[in-house]
Amino acid sequence: MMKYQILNSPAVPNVPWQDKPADFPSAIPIWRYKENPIINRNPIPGVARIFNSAVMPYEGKFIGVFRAEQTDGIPFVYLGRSDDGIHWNFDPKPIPFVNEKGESFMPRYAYDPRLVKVEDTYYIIWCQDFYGASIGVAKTTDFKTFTRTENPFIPFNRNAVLFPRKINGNFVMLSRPSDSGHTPFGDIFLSESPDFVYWGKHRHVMSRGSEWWESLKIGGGAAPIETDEGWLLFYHGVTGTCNGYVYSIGGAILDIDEPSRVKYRCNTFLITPEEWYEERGFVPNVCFPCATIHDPETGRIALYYGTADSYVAMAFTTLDEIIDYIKAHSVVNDTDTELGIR
Ligand code: BMA
Repeated sequence: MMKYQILNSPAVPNVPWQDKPADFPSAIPIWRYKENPIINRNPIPGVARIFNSAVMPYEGKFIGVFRAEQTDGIPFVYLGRSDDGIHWNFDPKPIPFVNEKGESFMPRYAYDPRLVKVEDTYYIIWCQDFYGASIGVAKTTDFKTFTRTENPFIPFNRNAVLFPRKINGNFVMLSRPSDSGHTPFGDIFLSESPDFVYWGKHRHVMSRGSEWWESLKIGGGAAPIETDEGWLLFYHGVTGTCNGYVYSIGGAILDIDEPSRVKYRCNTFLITPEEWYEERGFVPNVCFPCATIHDPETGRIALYYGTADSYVAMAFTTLDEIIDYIKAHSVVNDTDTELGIR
């Protein structure tokens, strides 16, 4: 019997899963896939690394959008398909985005994609050049035609994450206003749109934390999971060290109707770089969550995260364990819990 429920999300009986190892500390609510990383270097010709990528169930199997760093160093979004959510086959070329007239309309580069279904449409959201780093979006209904729509925000911005349903009649997107470089600051904001073109009603959601692991900047991660306790959000939190940034994974629960209000925010990280594929790579010490696959029937959650800007890894938790852990370690302050407008 589950204590909490995942809402408005289809059953995924084949959700990727591995039981918590018997010798794993019982107090820790999330455990890594033993065979990590699931995507290794040089996965296809012309691509050196795949990381920071998003996946979802599709027609009984799985589909995903992958940040692929090409051998010329430029990142683009590639499409991948999988029977089990673990072993992936990638298209040989980047997703061929078109404009609303059907003409080719490729970004100069594209990275950190998220993939979210709202009603009957799949949305891909990524970071791209728009006279500076900003957010690009495209939609598809068949994973054959990918039509870019208006860029939602002016530069600079990163880490846009769409909620999987409209709230109070509007699309809702998290984002992290930033600068043009390796931004040494950053808080999560939220914006609404009635039509996916005009975005407004901007609200502050939460700031970088007072805890050291997330004291430099934070950014949205996986699309929020709707639960009877609120929107469960996995996000990244960054600390600055004398040897560079360290990216960990955190968890928070947002109010269901007013998601700019944080109900619970875990003051400890959920995952921090510890394994070789997290500590060692193109950029060391990065755990960067971008997606979950979750099953409302069992409460199983598979979290997908990029590691060290080199690999894709998975970790597992259950809804009951993660919500109880976040609540038990929650510290929220006034700027978390207020509506977020001044
Ligand atoms: C951020 C983004 C991520 C990357 C991280 C660590 O600014 O570019 O794609 O994983 O830096 O390099």
